[in-house]
Amino acid sequence: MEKQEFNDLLQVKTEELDRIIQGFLPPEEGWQKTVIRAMNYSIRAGGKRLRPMLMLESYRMFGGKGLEIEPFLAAIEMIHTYSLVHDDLPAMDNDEYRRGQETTWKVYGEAMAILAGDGLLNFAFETALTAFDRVDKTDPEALKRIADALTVLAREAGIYGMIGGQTVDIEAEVQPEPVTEAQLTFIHECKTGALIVASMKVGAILAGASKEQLRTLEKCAEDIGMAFQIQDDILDVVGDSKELGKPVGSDEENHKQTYVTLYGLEEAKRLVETLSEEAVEVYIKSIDGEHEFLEQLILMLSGRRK
Ligand code: GRG
Repeated sequence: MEKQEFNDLLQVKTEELDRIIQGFLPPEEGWQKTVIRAMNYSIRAGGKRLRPMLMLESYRMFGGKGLEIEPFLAAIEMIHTYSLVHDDLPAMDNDEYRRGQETTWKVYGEAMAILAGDGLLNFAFETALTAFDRVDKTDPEALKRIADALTVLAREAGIYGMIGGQTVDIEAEVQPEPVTEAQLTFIHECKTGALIVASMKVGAILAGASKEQLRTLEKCAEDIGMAFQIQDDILDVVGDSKELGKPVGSDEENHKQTYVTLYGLEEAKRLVETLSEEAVEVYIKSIDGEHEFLEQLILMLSGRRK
């Protein structure tokens, strides 16, 4: 696929995902409308929609054709967005810009941003649960696939996944001794990798992938998650804040240990390339099915500038 064709397709797919996600947002009404406005503001602020895109591509790669995927596409973006809303709070990173817009707490205040994050997390599961209404309720296999997908989503977002990673990250910031490579790997695998693993596994599970296929896909998603985070560390050093929609240089300012401080910029770049190539060459290409766009997406991410 030519670069231009890929870029056009990327735009079409992003717009399609945007439409699906926005279709699941709650109406801004009732006494609690302020929190709903704050939730919707955070989602509508934009973003690459990478996690729903990985989910949909995995679903299609394994032959998924139904509509039960749609609530899960919205749910993963809600969980990801809640994590950004909370991460930007003064008690965490104290950031004022995200996705090129003022952060939720800057617009709605701290208390409402905490509630908006909580609201997004809870509403993500309310939304994902509606997948049960989109399959034949007399088909036990379809029901089990949704239950399995919900289990993966809950676990990867929780204390054994993203929340666990964020916990260790926050503790590492104030520990007196230098952060070890093992600590850093745990942080990245959980904080960033877990939601990427969840995205791809949920897509595959809903499409009916086998246990063996799920194991391959998990390894692939782990590589993508690690490459994505290392690239994030690189962009914090060499990125452009306008393009990124958020400030750069915050890791250095906060004396944060990253893959760049640990290995240097060049080695970090090499790692991103190696991981992305492994994800495509070893794992994706071993799976039967249509995955040309997914391959290009993974390779594009390793050179992303935002
Ligand atoms: C508060 C429980 C909790 C977790 C926060 C996601 C996160 C964990 C922190 C955000 C800071 C950070 C650098 C996380 C690493 C993952 C990452 C690079 C997130 C940004 O994802 P993108 O680039 O964002 O996909 P968009 O805006 O495009 O959706």
